[in-house]
Amino acid sequence: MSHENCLFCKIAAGEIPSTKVHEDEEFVAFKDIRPAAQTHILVIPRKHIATLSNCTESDAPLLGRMMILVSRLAEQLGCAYTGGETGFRTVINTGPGGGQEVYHLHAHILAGPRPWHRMG
Ligand code: DGP
Repeated sequence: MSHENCLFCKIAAGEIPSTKVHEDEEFVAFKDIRPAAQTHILVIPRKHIATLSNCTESDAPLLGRMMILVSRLAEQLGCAYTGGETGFRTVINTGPGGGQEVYHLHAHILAGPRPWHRMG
């Protein structure tokens, strides 16, 4: 499942240190090393999928669970949308044209006072 020389596979396996905020059988979430906002978390599947463009119909349940996890983590991090001015941003960069740097599927969770730094 893990892909040779993939940075995020190594982070998921604990071979490269990171500040994890969540870990389960299927997903890992950790702090972005170059935060673009006060809260900046990356959510990755343990399964190596290079980009969103590489996802197929069979990945639909995984992608669905990943989005639900994003929402649960936003609650835990205190940035869920609960009305008023609250909420967070979810970003998936795809390919060079989308500013993707690390080729292991990941969702960014960004929240906190704006303006945020530009990503990518
Ligand atoms: P993207 O452009 O969507 O591929 O974003 C990749 C993000 O990964 C970028 O915001 C910085 C972050 N990142 C890169 N290397 C590391 C690392 O070694 N550890 C952590 N925690 N984050 C990393």
